Amino acid sequence: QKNLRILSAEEIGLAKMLLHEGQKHLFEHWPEPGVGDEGKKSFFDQISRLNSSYPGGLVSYIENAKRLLTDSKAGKNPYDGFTPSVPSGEVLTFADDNFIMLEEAGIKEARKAAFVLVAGGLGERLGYKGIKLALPVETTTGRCFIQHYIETILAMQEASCRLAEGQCQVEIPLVIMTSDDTHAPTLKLLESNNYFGMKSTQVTLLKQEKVACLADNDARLALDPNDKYKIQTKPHGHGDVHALLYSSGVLNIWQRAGIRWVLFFQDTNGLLFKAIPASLGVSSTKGYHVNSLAVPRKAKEAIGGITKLTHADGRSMVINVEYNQLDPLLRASGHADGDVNCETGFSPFPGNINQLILELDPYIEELRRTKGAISEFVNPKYTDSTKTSFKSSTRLECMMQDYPKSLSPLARVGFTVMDTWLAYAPVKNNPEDAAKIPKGNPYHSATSGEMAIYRANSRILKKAGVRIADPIIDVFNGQEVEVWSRITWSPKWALTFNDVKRKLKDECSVSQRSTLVLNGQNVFLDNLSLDGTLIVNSIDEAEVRLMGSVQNKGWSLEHVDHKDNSIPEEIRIRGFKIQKVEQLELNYVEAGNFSFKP
Ligand code: GDU
Repeated sequence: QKNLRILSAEEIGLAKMLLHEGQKHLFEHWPEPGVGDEGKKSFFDQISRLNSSYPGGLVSYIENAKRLLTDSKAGKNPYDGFTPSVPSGEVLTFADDNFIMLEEAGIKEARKAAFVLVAGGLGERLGYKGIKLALPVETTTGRCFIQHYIETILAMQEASCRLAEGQCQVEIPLVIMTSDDTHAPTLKLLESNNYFGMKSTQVTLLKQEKVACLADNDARLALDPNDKYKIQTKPHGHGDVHALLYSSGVLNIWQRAGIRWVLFFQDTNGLLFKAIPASLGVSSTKGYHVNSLAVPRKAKEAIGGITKLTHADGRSMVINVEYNQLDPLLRASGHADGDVNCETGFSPFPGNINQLILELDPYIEELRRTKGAISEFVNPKYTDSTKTSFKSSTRLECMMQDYPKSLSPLARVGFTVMDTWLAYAPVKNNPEDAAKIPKGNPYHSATSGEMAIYRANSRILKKAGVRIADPIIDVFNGQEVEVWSRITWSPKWALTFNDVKRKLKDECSVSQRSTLVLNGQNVFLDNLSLDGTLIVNSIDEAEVRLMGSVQNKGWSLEHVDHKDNSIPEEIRIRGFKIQKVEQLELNYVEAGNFSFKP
């Protein structure tokens, strides 16, 4: 009461709201006015931020928390009454006629797309000190994830515009969701690299705020143990992206600019953009409001399973069921063995890789209704089975893939399954944890992430007719992987399978120990036989044909140990270092037609 006179009208309003919501304890220790007034002011600054960054404000947060904590204490399963079954979706076969048609449709549509990258996570499981977007996708070229994403979006923009009738001056927007943990280094990485060729106005960074921690089952907010005027906060999860897109107003700007599709993706999947053209093609040809990308999933693999849930009351939805919930859900509904592989060697539930394509108009309509709030959950660690107190404070969390949960049953929700080798190779696990993963299951490490790039590029060229040598098996940081020829290309060289085929003029071959780097839009492989390292850099205006036999000592992979601190962390987490012994490097910096033949 006495402190009221030092508060502004807005602060008094917030204080009344907190008292009404059962948060009296936040003020009980407050001293007389004149003592700690600065702390009291900063308390309200924080409360005001927490209030404005959550859809419906702190009142909604506390009410939602009370409800979810009561359900959790009662042991209520969020899937009570729902029976899981295997949904049907689009299953694509790489390089068949349908796939090629969808890729072309997707590239055509790309000029009506906007991309949203969720990159607020610290990646605790990887244990890497920097931001994950700064990690190299592969160490042959050293291009980092954000560079790869931006260059691919720019290449799609150009390719899509080429297909447009009349003038096309599209700039595909990119939103990056950051957090307090990642915002400053992400901005620095972009600024110090000139946004990797994108216009800075094309990129919008939206920072997610943390949410208040909860101290007990009555949803009393937890005070920071080191600061009695501060609420303890923790991340709310990648589901924040919907509320942020809504409140920032970018969705309306996009709608006015004629954008039709919003593509969400995660921080470290170097293969993802190989799957984007075809899946965007699926969205546009099928008219899906929601399209989730999926891959065949090994039972118990740490990715959610796409599941059809049918309720006793007739409701049904196709939704991601997170990996830790799928097994108990199956067991509770008559599948005694839970989440197990079927005769294909995979779980019958496709794995969600958290790449979502939403159609903008119905998305905006839904967000106007929900303000971006999506289904949340709480995961308190109780001190004992009475479930009366927590070991440490908890908070509400949310996931972006839960967006379809609030949609009407009439919404067109689908999914697209693609081969894992083509679409999914995230970098999430540290070397120790990856080495413990049983052989045959994906490691999701920096080692497997890089090897997956070489495997995919090799397999794509092989499918297009290049003679690619078989891979060898090697072990890096305790993980057994296939090592294919180290083939990489810039997104300008090829975005689709048809692009790759157009770049092959005659029979070519690449040996297993070879490295091939293709940087340039008009570089053609014409009767090339490579045994060693060949790097080609060329401007768009040069047309280059590579012919004949190139042979040199090349680049080799040298084993390194992840515990060897003398090697930079982004290298040693892979378990190998590239030894650049000898290479042929060709640079074409002038317009014209060139043939290279040694
Ligand atoms: N992220 C945020 N803010 C957060 C938390 C995470 O932006 O508060 C971002 C991360 O930076 C990352 C993405 O969200 O880009 C995903 O985070 P994780 O890699 O930690 O996600 P998980 O592995 O726990 O799981 C998610 C989905 C799963 C499955 C899997 C596939 O929840 O269903 O699809 O990714 O990679």
